[in-house]
Amino acid sequence: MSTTLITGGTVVTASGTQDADVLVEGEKIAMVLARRPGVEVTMAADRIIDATGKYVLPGGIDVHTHMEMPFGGTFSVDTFETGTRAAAWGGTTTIVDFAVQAKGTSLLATLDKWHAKADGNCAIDYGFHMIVSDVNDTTLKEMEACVSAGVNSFKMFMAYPGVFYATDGEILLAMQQAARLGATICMHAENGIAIDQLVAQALAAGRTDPVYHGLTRPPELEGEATSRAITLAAVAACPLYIVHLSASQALAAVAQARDTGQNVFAETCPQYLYLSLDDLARPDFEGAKFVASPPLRPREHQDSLWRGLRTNDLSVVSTDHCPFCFKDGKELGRGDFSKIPNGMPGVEHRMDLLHQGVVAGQLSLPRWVEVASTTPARMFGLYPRKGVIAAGSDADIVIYDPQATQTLSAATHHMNVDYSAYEGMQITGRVVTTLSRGSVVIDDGEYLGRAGHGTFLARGLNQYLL
Ligand code: DUC
Ligand code: ZN
Ligand code: ZN
Repeated sequence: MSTTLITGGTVVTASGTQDADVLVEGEKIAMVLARRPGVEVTMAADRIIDATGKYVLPGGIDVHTHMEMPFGGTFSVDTFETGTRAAAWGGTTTIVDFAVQAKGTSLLATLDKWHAKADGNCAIDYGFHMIVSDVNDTTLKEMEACVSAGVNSFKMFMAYPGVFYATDGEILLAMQQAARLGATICMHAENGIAIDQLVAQALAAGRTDPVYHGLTRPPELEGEATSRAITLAAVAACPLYIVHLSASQALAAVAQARDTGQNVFAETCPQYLYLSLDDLARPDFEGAKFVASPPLRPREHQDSLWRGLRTNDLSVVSTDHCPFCFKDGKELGRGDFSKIPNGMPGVEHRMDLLHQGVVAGQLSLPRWVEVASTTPARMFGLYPRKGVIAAGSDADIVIYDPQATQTLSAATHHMNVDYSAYEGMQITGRVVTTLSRGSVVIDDGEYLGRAGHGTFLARGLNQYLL
C-alpha cells in the first residue's frame, strides 16, 4: 500500500486549526499527528508533500451540480469527465449531481441512465440526488428503491409549470413518502405559476432583455414558495433542504422555521454572494451569462446571505453548476429572455470564492471548511468518510496556499464553457494539490488524475435530523 506524508501544514477542519502532519495509507488517512515545539517525530513514506505555509483541508463537497443536464432542448456543457476535472482543479473532491426524471419515465430507469453517464468518467467521487418531476404511485414506490440504492434526497420544483413543476398536493405526497423513508426533500422554491404570468406580461410589453429574467422572478415569490414548502414539510414531518437560496425573504422563512426546531436547512451559492441584478442588466445581451434560477438579486440581499452563513441558517454553499456556453447556448434567448437556458458555471471556483469571504472577514477559516465540506458531508450522509481530516476518513485532501493570488478567467479555467461569470476577479488563495482517495489529481498546475478514478458514493441518512 503506498503511503504519503503531508508535512508542515496547518490542518483546517470545521472545529479549528492545528499544526499537524497527515499520513495517508492507500486511499485513507492513517494518522493526523500534531507537531509540538521541541518534539521531533520522523515518519517514513513513499511520497512526502511539503505543505509548509499552506492549509491542509478536507476536499470540498459540492452537493449541487448538473453535468450533462437536459434543459430547454439543450444540455449543460460540462460532461462528468470535464466537470469533475474542473472541480478537482478548484479543490472539490466530491460532487452530488442531480439525476433528472423526465415526465412519464421511471426513477430507476433515470438512475441507471445517470450511472451510465458518470461511470468510468469521473476524476473524483460522486453521488446522485433524484429530481422527481412526475409524482404517481409508481414513483412514490420507486423512491424507496432509490434510497436503497444510495440516493436518499429528492429534488422537487415549485417553478417551471409544465416541465418540472409539482403541485402542492404532489409535493405533499412525495414529502410524506420521504418522511417514511428518512429521506430529504430538496426544494426549488419559486412560485412558478405567478412567475409565468409576469413573464408573459413582460414579453407582451416587448421587454425581452436578460434583466427581465430577474425582474419577472421577484424575491417575494421565492419567499412565498419557501414558506409554503416549509409548511408542507411541517405537515408531512419531512426533512426539507432549500436549494440555491438567493433572497432575504426566503432566508427569513428558513430562520423562523429553524427557530421552531423544524428540520429545515438551506444552501446558497457563490453567485448570490458576489453577483447581482446589475450583472443581469449588462448591455448587449451580456446579461444572459448570468441567467440562472432563482435569479441574481439586488446587491442588498448579499449581506443577509453572508450573515445567514455565519448564523447557520444557511449551512451549505454549493454551486448549482449548470454551464451553458454563451455562443449557441445563451444565444438561444436573444430577443426572448425566457428562452435563455437557466444556469451558470461555477464548480471550479467555489472554494476560492469562499476563501475570499475569509479574506474579507465574512467567514472564519473553520466555517469556510464547514460550509464547503463538513456540513455537506453530514447533510447528505457522507460523513465521516468525507468532510473531515481524521484517521479512517478517505484521503480527499486539498493543500491550499492562502497567500497565492489568481485572476479568474475563461482563458485559464478548466470548465468546458466559453465564459467566466467572474471574469477578471482577483482572488487571494489557490489550490496547490488535490488528492482524491489518496491519489494526486492536481499538483502545482498539473492535472494528474484520470477519468474513472472517481467512484459512486451510496449515501446514508441526513445526520442533522432532530
Ligand atoms: N434549478 C437548478 O437547480 N439548476 C438549474 C436550473 C434550475 O432552475
Ligand atoms: Zn433549481
Ligand atoms: Zn440546480
